[in-house]
Amino acid sequence: MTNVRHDWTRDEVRALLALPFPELIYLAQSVHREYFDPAEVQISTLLSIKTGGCPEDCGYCPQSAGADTGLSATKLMQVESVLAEARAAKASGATRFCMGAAWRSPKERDLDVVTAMVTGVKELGLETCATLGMLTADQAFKLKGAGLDYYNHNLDTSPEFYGEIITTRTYQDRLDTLAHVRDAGMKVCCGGIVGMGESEDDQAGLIATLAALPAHPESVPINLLVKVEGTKLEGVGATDPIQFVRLIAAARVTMPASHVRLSAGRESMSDEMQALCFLAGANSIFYGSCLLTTPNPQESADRALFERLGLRPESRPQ
Ligand code: SAM
Ligand code: DTB
Ligand code: SF4
Repeated sequence: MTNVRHDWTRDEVRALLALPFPELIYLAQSVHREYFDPAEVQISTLLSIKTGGCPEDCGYCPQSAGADTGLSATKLMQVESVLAEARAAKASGATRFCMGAAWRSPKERDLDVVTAMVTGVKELGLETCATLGMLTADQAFKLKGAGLDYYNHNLDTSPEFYGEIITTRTYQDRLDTLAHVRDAGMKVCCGGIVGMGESEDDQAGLIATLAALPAHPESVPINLLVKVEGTKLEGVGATDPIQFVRLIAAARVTMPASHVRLSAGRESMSDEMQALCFLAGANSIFYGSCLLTTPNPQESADRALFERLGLRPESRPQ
């Protein structure tokens, strides 16, 4: 079994990314098969429980109050409406239900509502995940107590490039939240975004930072930037699809036991590109025609893609 290492350096990740493509894919495939069935893909469903009007200035995000996207802010959803969505997600084959809120961090009053949602979703037999912004240690313990399995909080990019994209919270703030989530005993979902104008060195820096965390995130979402008109990054240049596939492979090789999620951006990818990402070791997706505010492939298109590739949804871990 390939060892799970926590001492990956940026230079080593750069060396992986520089391998001839067939060598890199072979390596990723070999590691993937040691830890997972390569025909299985974990299916998560995403619901925005509180949309827009966010005080943070993340340059990629249509939900930032500073973005001129015409998105209207909503209040936090009612618990019953969230549970209805979770039942529908379960019926369509999802094993994990992820609730996202456009907050800098949750207010105590709101957290009480979210804990009720978490407990209700868990009772349906789904794995629970939430992404609510920064958490204190106390808030993380409350969420864990309510039945939250995973917390999503992304590093987004390398420590050096981070300040070009977000100024209202620091990289260290993010690492602190991740530590609170771990200390509370929850699983971590943490990854980043590709295609924000970062260099290949920044991309290697993101993967190396994730792979050098004291424990690897159980789930590593690799998002391809969804360019939304009115956000600061609307005009950023295109990403080379092959470089994106290389990054998926580097995440697979460096974090062999983690689920690597081919996350936002699938709507703009061909079936062939997605197939390459699965070959490179991606083994999780968001299923459902909407991410938080932007489109994701139609369910029928994903079912057809799975059929074409002979992939099947991973059954819920016991
Ligand atoms: N507000 C919370 C936070 O930022 O921690 C949770 C929700 S936030 C939308 C979750 C993640 O979605 C971000 O960290 C970012 O990686 C990703 N994301 C947001 N907008 C995106 C976009 N336009 N394209 C790709 N990923 C995006
Ligand atoms: C993650 O890494 N990607 C998801 C999830 N975590 C919450 C969010 C993608 C959001 C894409 C932009 C939108 O739909 O607003
Ligand atoms: Fe707010 Fe999260 Fe969007 Fe940043 S990514 S603006 S914190 S919703």
